Amino acid sequence: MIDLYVAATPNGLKVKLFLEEAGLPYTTHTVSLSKGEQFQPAFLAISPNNKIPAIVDHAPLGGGAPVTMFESGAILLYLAEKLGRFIPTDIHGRAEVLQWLFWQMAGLGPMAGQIGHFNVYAPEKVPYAIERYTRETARLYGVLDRQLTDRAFIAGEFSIADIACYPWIVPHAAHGQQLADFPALERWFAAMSARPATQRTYEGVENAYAPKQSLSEDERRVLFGRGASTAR
Ligand SMILES: N[C@@H](CCC(=O)N[C@@H](CS)C(=O)NCC(=O)O)C(=O)O
Repeated sequence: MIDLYVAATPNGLKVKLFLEEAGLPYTTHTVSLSKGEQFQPAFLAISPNNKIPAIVDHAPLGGGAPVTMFESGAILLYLAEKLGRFIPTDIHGRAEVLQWLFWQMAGLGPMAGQIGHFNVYAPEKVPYAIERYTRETARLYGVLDRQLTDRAFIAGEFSIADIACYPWIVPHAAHGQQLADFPALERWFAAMSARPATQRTYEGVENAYAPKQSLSEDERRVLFGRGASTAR
């Protein structure tokens, strides 16, 4: 059994999507980020970076103590290796998946996260930031579009690269992007959206990037106002 610590955000939904695709039993622990539950000591013991997602795997391969993990990319890789699914075993196929998984973690996620922040959450309009991150996100969408031109899935076969990227394309409107500008990406997005596991994952999930005019000052401080003191 796996404990999943999650909120309805792209990084959180990645792991839920994996678990739904794999049909692994899991218990959901919703972490309210705006209430600051990610800073509670019990959660920090699992996720010292005070971010979701995190998991506790009570039945690691080979037995032994439960494995706790944070960082969505590491979690996807850990689970894929544990199950022997969604990552090829041959050197070339594995390398292909790993590079796109890391591309999502280091590029698409952080850049799209920034434009999501400046478009939806920032209390004031910052034209330079909006322009910079819209353009960089468009470039990344274009990279993915080119990759998908001649294949159904990002690394050929369906893999954790697709699972990692999909939740970051869901909020494309908040990223200032139109999928019609990226035909191969749009085709892949439609195919991914139609998968039963995707539909189960997103059932009842509110768009994390829906405009939140009602964010209170306290919530804003909890979400965006923490500095080094949280790590001590
Ligand atoms: N690189 C991390 C990023 C995780 C992350 O940014 N989580 C956000 C939600 S998507 C979070 O928990 N934010 C709460 C906070 O920063 O206090 C991962 O992929 O797991």
